[in-house]
Order: sequence, then structure tokens, then C-alpha cells
Amino acid sequence: MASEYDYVGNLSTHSSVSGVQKRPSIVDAATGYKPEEFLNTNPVTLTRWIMMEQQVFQETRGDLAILLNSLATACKIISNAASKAGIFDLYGLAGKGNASGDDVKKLDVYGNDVMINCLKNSGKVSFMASEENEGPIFVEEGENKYCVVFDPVDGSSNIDANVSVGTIFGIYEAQDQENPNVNDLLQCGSNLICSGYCMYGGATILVLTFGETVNGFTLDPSIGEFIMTHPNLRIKNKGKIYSVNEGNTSTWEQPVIDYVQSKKSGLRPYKARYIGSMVADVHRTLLYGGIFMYPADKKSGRGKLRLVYELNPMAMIIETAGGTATTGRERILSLVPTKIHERRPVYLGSPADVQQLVDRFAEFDNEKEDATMAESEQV
Ligand code: AHM
Ligand code: MG
Repeated sequence: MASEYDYVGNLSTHSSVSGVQKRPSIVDAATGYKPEEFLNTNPVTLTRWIMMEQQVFQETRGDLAILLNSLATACKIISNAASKAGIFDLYGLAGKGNASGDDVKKLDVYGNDVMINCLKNSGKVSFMASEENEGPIFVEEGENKYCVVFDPVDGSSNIDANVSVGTIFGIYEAQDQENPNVNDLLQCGSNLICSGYCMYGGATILVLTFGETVNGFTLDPSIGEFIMTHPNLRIKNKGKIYSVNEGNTSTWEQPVIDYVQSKKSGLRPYKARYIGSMVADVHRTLLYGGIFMYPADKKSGRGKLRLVYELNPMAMIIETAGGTATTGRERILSLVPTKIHERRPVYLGSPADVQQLVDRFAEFDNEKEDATMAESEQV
């Protein structure tokens, strides 16, 4: 008898399995499930991809592959802890402040220890800089091949509410392998040879670049492997979303106030989206386009986010994906850091969106300069 209902769960009736033309079940239709694709017999794992890249990029040979493997292990361990933070009693404060004066969460301390131990045990790192350590970290017994800068758990103020957090990292080559030098941590961002972030959200996603392409890998917890799910990510030229903490509007410079206002007006106003977790906000910007901002406040001229281990790695990813990352007046990757924890304003994302803001800054600065000149001529 012909049925007027769809059946759920009887996979053997699926056309591609049985060879008989039948309608897919409602579950198949809703999920896009195709049995022949459900179990991938040839996945591109992170390790496989790194091995493939070795054929192309000299710098990924051997040592860097080992280092990246250690980093991926650290991300898996942090992912596991983040997903069980309530069960492992990792919510809440650790009871101390960090180098930047922020409250430190238990997960920050745990994630920092995991990163330091995994990187140290790779045997390839001499110096490291972490958001959670006031000074540089020196690995005495390590080879002096690479220096790594990282924020182990960025956005951790969100963790108690089960909002996405993430790890951000950047890798520099040691300038002189015979002589470890702490200043290798303060290289210009354009010297980064690899950058990435790992987002601990609904899924755990590792986004990585060596400066040629940006690729995303999703952790399959059942096999413990990162699988390539987002090959060759490219950012849109122009988006429809602006992302900023608007509670701080009164502290912004005029070009930012004008710019955000312009995004909210007109026939097609932009959508506002702000998670307050940089990794998640940047990840959305990379995928959907638009602009992410953490402006300077008028007094300090600096923003909240840190140049060395937050902005530089993100700027490398965004630029490699075809986007722009700027302080409004300078390219982030061209700045030479003088301190590990120094802060800068940031505007990053779709090139056309960011350029509009850069143009406003330029107009504003020119007008100011003209006014100052006119004033001095009058005196
Ligand atoms: P953290 O490194 O102490 O976690 O702070 C950085 C976070 C970023 O993830 C996020 O973009 C920003 O702080 C949010 O700050 P605010 O709450 O001021 O909007
Ligand atoms: Mg941070």
C-alpha cells in the first residue's frame, strides 16, 4: 500500500544504498545525509595536510610539523577541558590577576599550563610569550628553532556562560639558532611564519595559515583528529555585519563614532553582532564578512587587545584570507612591538568595509592638521 508518510531511520531503503529509487526519509532530507558520504574513507586530517604542505613549503619540514602537532594536542586537551568545565570545576576565578590586570579564570591557568607543557615537550621552542605570564618563558632544554606567542584561552570571561572561547597563537623563526634571543618574541607581525586559532564552540575548529592559504579543521572527537572542513577560506570583499562593544561609544575617537553610525543608517543598515570573545567574533567575520573592531579609547590611544599574541596572529589570518587588519592608521602586521603585553586598537575584516574606516581616519587627521596649521598661522 502506498504510504502518505515518510519513514524515519530505515537506511536500507535509501536509494543510493539499495539502488531502488525511493524518497529519502525526513531525517535524511533535513540533514542532507548521504550514506556514501557519511563515513569518509579518505579524510584530510591536520597531520595529513601538514605532510602535504611539506612538499610545498620548506619551512614546514620536520621541525615545524612536530611543533604544530604539539600545538594541536594542546588544543585538543583545552577543548576537552572547556567542554567539561562545569564537571571539572573549571568555572570561576583562579583568584589572581594576570600581567594585564585582568581577572584570571581557572580555565586560563589550566590552558596556559597545557600550552606551555605541550610546546616545551615539542623540543623545538626556546622562548614563548603568553597572555598569562608577565615575562617571557624560556625553555632551557629546547632547541632554538622557533618562538611562540599565544593567548591560551581568549575570551575566558565568557566561559561560565558556556559561550565560545579560543586559543590564539603565532610562530616566529628564531633569528639566530645558536643564540636564543628574547627579542625574537618582539618581531614585527609580518615575520610570522604560521598563525592560528582554535575555537571551542559548538564544534572545535582550528584555523591555520602559513601565509599562503587559510584552512579550517574541525575536531572529530570520536577519532580525536582535526579534519579539514574549510579549505582555502577567503573573506568577502564587503559584508553586512559590524562587530564592536557599543557600550564604549563615548570613549571612541570621532571617526569610529561616525563610521558605526553610518553602518546603522541608510536603506540597508548592517547587522550588529558582538560575542565579546575575539576568536568567535573574528571567526564569524572570516566566514560571513563585515568588520570586527576593538577601538582605542580617547585617553590612552590604545585599545584593549594585545598586539603580540592576539592581533598579529589574527591579522595574518585575515590578510591571508584577502582581508585587512589595521589600527585605523597603520597596518597591524607592520608594527614593531616594544613590549609583550602592549595594546593596540584593531579594525579587521572585509577589505571594502575596513577601507571606509581607514578613509575616515585619514580625513579626520587631515582636517585636524589643517586646523592646527590655520591656528598657528593666526598666532
Ligand atoms: P581576555 O584576553 O582577557 O579574554 O580579553 C580579550 C577579550 C576578547 O576576546 C574580546 O574581543 C574582548 O576581550 C572583549 O572585551 P569587552 O568585554 O571589553 O568587549
Ligand atoms: Mg586574550
